[in-house]
Amino acid sequence: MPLRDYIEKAKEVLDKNWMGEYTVPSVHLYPHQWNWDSGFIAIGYSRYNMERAVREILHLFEAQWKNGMLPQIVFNKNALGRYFPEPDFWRTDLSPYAPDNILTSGITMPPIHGYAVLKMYENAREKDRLIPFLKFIYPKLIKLHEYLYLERNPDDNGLIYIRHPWESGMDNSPMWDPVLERIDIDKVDIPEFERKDNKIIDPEQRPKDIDYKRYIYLVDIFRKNRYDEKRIFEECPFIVIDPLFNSILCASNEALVQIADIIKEDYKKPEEWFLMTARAVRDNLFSSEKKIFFAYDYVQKELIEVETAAGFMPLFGGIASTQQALKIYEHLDSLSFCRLGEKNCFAIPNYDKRKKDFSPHNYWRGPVWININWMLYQGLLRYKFKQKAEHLEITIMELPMRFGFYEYFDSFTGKGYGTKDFSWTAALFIDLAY
Ligand code: 2M8
Repeated sequence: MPLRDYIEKAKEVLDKNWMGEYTVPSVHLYPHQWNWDSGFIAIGYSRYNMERAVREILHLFEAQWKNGMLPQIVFNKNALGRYFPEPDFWRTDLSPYAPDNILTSGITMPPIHGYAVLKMYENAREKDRLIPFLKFIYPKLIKLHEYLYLERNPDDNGLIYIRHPWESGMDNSPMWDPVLERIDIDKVDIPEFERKDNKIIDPEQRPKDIDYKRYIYLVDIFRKNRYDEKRIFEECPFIVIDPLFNSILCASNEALVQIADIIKEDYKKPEEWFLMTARAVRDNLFSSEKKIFFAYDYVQKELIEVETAAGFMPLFGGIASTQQALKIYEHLDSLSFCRLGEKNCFAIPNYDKRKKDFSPHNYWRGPVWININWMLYQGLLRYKFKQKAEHLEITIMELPMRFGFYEYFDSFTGKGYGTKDFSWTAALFIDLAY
């Protein structure tokens, strides 16, 4: 089948998931609007339908909290009852900052939006027509980053923390195991709840019940504290500095500097934020011996030495020094992840393949994800690892073409897992195919 037919198929996936004002990740599994998904989706749309790209971002930012937080989920009032947890569980109405008349969750996600908006501008054929949008959205993007630097930056050094695995986007990554295992589910009170995800998708491909108990325990802490960041920070056992989140933040800070330049705004703030976070990540999260960046457990005050694809993401954020980039390249291009010329491997799996608990089919514990590989591709290009970047580009396009627009893929066979017709797989495929 010619490439243009696959592009048409990808567009059909996005049409199916388009709700009139925004796009759901998947009609069955995720029937609401998701924070970072919309960033990736807007990048895809901007290749062929700028109006939708703009509406996607505008709808998400309508739900921005009064303190600047951009919520992980904006709920579709017509689809309530199909996902867990939904507003009745989050109770964000207890927070003075939640938006009026819009239902959201009470956590955030990796702030890809500054980067996505700049990509939209770069892809625009009539750039002038996008200027009013840039002017409108720029202060909102600044407000989001301001929230992170004011409320999530406890040492004032630019290392931003997340307070729930869902905020990382890599929910059940093995990176979070050591932190979550400290929550003794037999000793703490966990509210009653019923999962919906594992009735729709094979439970073998989803997080375990014990993971969900801990996720829900954390949400309960948030709502009991009425989403007050200071009180949550004191009580929450999951306070973690994630290299993925901080790298994406850096990429967006850099994009905000460029957007400011285009619309003739002052760019001092994002420039300072970029330098501060980049330096802090370089100096504190890198292991020269293990050739990767690690997450940091702020409660235990130690690095979490678990090798996942998040540890390569400082390439995407423009954070890694040349020395660090060369080291992490060796690791990324090894049998632990996927080596150039290696047989039976597609792109970069989310976890070191040689670890005992690596799983080729379980969610964020091993499979290949298109958004992560798309960001790694951008990072490899940036650091001039051209051959590897091209290889990644080819393999991540091959996956949906051969196996369908799935949510994630088997790192050895390429088989698709999770939900079918997944929006960011389609959107980023379109971006690469154009
Ligand atoms: C997955 O996460 C949600 C919770 O946010 C879930 O499992 O219910 C993750 O893959 C996340 O990164 C993604 O944004 C979301 C929607 O696609 O699904």
